[in-house]
Amino acid sequence: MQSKTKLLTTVAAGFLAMTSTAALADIGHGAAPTFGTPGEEHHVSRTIEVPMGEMYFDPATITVEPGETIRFVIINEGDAVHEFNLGTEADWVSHVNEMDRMTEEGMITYDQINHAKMREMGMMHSDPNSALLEPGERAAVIWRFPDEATEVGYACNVPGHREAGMVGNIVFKDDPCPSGRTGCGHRSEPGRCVHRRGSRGQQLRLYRHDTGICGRYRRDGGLADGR
Ligand SMILES: [Cu+2]
Repeated sequence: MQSKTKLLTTVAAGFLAMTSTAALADIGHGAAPTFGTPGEEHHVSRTIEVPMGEMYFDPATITVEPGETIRFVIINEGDAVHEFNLGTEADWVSHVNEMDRMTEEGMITYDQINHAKMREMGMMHSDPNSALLEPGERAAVIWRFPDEATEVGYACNVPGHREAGMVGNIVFKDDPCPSGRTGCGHRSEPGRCVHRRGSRGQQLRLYRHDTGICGRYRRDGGLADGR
């Protein structure tokens, strides 16, 4: 009897740990997100409507002021379930297995979200940086961007959607990284921004603030090509 009680306690503790880990997983796996913090209503300076559908966000690029708090009103005008998820490419890549599992377990179907099942599995997806919506639904995401430009964008993590191009880009106003021109905005480390092309995220071009040159750099730091 005693061992059974202990076992149940252990299982319950394990379940609780799993639940809280899953909740944090969406914004940086337990660490504070690098791309800002949940915003407060009274700090909102702008409201931006972001309709989404198969397989787009409109607009696909949004320019923000450093430190700005924005209310995004996400509207699913498509036929399928879609998600607006603020984050970095690394966040989205690490999220793939969880999302695959959600579709496999029937928590998400093509056009429906099974909230009861998500609760049951401890995968609620009610994080402040994202909105997972059925067709016709809308929701607000209020987010405060950091004081310094950083890599951040928005993507739909429903399996296959990001890969099909359902991704948007946040550009910081007056950012010396010329990301806005290329529609990229991904940074790897301070003073550098990495330009990527295609869904595989391969690194093609770098802008270096020290040289002011955008191009392909060799391992030894020399410029392979660019201007
Ligand atoms: Cu989608």
